Amino acid sequence: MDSNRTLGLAVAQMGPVNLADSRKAVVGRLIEMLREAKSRGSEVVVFPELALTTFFPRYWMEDAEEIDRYFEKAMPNPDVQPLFDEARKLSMSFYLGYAELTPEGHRFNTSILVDKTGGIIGKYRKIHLPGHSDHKLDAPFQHLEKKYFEVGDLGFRAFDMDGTRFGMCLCNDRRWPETYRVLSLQTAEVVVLGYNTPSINIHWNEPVHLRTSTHLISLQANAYQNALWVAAAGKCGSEDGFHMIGSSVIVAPTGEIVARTLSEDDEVISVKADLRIGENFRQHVFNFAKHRSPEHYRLIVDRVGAGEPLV
Ligand code: ING
Repeated sequence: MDSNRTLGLAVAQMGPVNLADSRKAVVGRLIEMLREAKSRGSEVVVFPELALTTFFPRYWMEDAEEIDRYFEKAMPNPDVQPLFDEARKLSMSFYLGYAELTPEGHRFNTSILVDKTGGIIGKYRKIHLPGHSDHKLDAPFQHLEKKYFEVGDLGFRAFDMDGTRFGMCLCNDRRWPETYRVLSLQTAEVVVLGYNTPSINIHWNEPVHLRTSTHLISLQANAYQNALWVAAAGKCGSEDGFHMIGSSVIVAPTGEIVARTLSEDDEVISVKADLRIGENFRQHVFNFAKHRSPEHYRLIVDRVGAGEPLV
């Protein structure tokens, strides 16, 4: 990042990853987009959630060995090492989402922040797990994140990388204001995230356009309300016939979309993000120290579900 605090920020949206696609082939696609981002002067690239495999929580599986095929037992590992090597060669940092199987046998929907020397400087494990853990026999597909993953145990944390403070989250987290507020209370300036969002809602007959509109308003509102740049990378298109939305975007602290993908394929979008824009909002409209009254917000922490009005 140069002295006047602009950051070359890129999002690498992925098209479908089908069951038949090898990690080797997928990593090759990620490397291609890394190079494209570099050619545009980007310094950091955001890849999607569960970027290395198809969105496997759509399938009911019971065999542990079959399930574990979708998880990374180490990071980096031989499959993804070429991505780490190329990023270091190009002096690029990146965010990558993947399914993590820890040595102790815990399974998380995870993302990492890797700096331009190839070092993992931050890890996040998804906290808001949507969907269900039971087999919905009547549904066109499953959404089994509550079956295959544990709730993340690392919290929402901000990480300093090359003079910029980054926050990370994953997919459904982006719909919850708490995600961004906890990060912006740690003075995050940029929140990076990946997502895999099915077009069809298996719980009720939701108009398909709402999948994109709710995705965008969640990002835009929270970018503005927390004076954040938000970069969101989707994995999209039809994976073995199951469609997921695209509309990967980069949103400014004004809440405005400054870059948006047009396709449902591998596509890079990039901006020179002026980090000073957030400063104006943090000094005035959203000067937390000056304007917030946490003593009146207690319910947000004390209650899980909604309850009776306060007396
Ligand atoms: N996917 C979806 C998401 O939050 C979803 C699930 C979609 C939940 C729409 C609620 C509404 O974008 C993941 N992987 O979280």
